[in-house]
Amino acid sequence: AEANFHSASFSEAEPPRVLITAVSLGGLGQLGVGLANLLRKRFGKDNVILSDIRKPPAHVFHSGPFVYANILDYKNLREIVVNHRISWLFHYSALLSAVGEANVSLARDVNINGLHNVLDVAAEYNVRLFVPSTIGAFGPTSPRNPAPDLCIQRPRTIYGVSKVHTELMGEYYYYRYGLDFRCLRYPGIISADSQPGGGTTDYAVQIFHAAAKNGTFECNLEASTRLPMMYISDCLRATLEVMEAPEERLSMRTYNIGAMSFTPEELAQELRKHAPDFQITYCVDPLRQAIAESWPMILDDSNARKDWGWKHGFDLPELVATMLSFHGVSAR
Ligand code: AKB
Repeated sequence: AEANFHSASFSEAEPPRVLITAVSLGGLGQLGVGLANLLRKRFGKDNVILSDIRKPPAHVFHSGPFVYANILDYKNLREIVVNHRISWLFHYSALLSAVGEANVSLARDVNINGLHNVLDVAAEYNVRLFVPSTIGAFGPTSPRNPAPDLCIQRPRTIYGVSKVHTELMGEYYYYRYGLDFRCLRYPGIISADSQPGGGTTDYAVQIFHAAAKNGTFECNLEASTRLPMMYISDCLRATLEVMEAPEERLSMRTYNIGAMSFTPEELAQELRKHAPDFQITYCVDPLRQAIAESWPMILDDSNARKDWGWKHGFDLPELVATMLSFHGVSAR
């Protein structure tokens, strides 16, 4: 009876009841608010609950349901899942690659202990769980051009180690307890209205702010550092698509997703097509450079394309035109 009570399922026609979790990054970070907006359009405003331990800005608070959730507090998480009849959970809290190296014990706590709570709650209450992974889950001994879904993964950042742990634990819970765990390895995500925090790919977001503001940018990666990147709307759409994919279409539980790959110099060249006077200079951060060089240059996402029809919409030219128009620079 106990098990039946916990796994009370909802009819197929009913929209999912969604929770987007966060500690201090994530829900209110680069991706959580955008994901909430997309899911609210699809499932209705009141069915998507955004959470954090921070006080949300007014526009976020008034855009739909918001609750205090601390993923390090198991009881708090359980209460939310029960009280709000949560059936889908998106777990976005994580310290990213560069900031994780500056604070290893916090990264370990949030990225690993927090994940354990989320996995246990999701398994106990029969919740479909999405946790993002990343290009950071690969390492210097992984194939880099391209990196396939299944290959050697020996990352050398706490962020990467915690994301390999996420992939393996999620898959373990799937096979052991039947948890409906779904995971995508995100490239660097580029967005105009929200800032990333402490990543290695952040330069590709900051460059647009700088280009619009003063026409120059000092890049902390070398000119020729090639990394996989994706525009935020593609990333959020992929996330929704994999969560909606029928179970039988998923031959795996963790998929690479790709869109484009470029170097800082190539990005600057594309920017100059719209802002001919734009200047880029280089002041390399050795930590970020070493991390970037251990990551794939290109992701092989053929399984996502074959299994559930993944297709990106934005290549480099559309990305640059869209980002510049957000920043008030009209595309040429
Ligand atoms: C980072 O740079 O740490 C993140 C990522 C690629 O996961 N943006």
